[in-house]
Amino acid sequence: MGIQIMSDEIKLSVAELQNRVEAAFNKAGLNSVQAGALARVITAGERDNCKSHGIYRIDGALRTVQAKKVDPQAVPEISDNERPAIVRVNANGGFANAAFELGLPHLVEKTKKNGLAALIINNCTHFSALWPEVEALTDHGLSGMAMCPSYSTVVPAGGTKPLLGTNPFAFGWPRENKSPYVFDFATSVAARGEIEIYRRAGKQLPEGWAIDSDGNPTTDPDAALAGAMLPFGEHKGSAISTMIELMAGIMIGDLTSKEALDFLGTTSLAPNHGELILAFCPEAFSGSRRGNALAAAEVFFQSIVDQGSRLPSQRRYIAREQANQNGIFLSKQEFEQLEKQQELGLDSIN
Ligand code: NDP
Ligand code: PYC
Repeated sequence: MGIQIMSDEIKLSVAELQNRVEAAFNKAGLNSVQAGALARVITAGERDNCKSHGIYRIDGALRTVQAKKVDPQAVPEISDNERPAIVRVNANGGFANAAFELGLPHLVEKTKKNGLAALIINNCTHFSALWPEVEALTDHGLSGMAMCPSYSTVVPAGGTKPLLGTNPFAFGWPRENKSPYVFDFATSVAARGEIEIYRRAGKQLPEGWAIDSDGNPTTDPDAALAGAMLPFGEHKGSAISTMIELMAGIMIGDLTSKEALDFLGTTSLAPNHGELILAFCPEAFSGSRRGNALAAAEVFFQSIVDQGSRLPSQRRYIAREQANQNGIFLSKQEFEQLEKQQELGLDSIN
């Protein structure tokens, strides 16, 4: 499938979109490991209809390069592989995605050997969704969790000042002959990218997402972006977000969301911090206590869907199937912006 121009939408195959996104990053001066890894994750977001982490993120990534807050030529390296169950990758100031791709085979090998293992990524710029990473683990029959701080835009429950990040948390569980069980969410009521999508659409936010800079509840996206977001589930989301600051910030020797914002100096660029990915081998944990853990999990999933409840990621998997079969539809404006980014690289920034 090539490009098809409909009246106000452009249809591209998944491969065509990926090539174009990669070309835009190449043009902006990113080396091939970074351009390729970023194109894969951004295209996956667009393919799965996760617009808050799809092609609209290209502009922010380019701005971050232009501001010299990320190194477009960085080559990630394994900085510690000596421990039996930890692999540490230094992104060397580049984007997280190439560092993840470098560490993944080591993480899989160590998890299969030890039953559990961790991948630590340090010194990375991070703006992407986490589900591609836990899906990369479930592809190997492993369960996994991924988490990272962001920059301070979320108030702790009961507080008034942004301190926490939108700190995403993702979990994946492998399923035989089925798409994996995966959830991935911001620990704020909504991802910041979601607020930006509302702003661009000229729509008001749902109640309860954000406060303005005076601490009053707001449904205005601009006031929310200038103010702060709320953690999901009040003290519960606040506690999970705090855990992420501790484990994927302080514990791995990297920045908290507050430190990341202090370093960056703005919320309009992508932040630099670390990321933690934990992987588990279900058979090693279950031993022979109750037969096959994956089979037991299927009975459990069935009792969820039997109630009419949908599993997380089902919407994404349907969107993925449709995109793989019928292509990805971009608005004319989105397509023109992508063409501009391909042609001009960093000069496409307004
Ligand atoms: P959503 O609230 O859109 O979705 C969260 C999860 O819940 C998804 O797995 C979703 O599956 C699932 N879900 C949604 N509705 C239902 C339902 N009715 N029943 C069952 N499951 C459901 O996510 P967020 O807006 O919080 O986050 C979006 C993305 O932003 C994430 O991918 C996250 O990684 C990313 N992010 C990245 C950050 C970073 O610093 N890099 C910071 C914050 C967020 P489905 O997709 O199928 O709807
Ligand atoms: O959507 O909250 C968000 C976000 C922050 C950094 C990358 N994505």
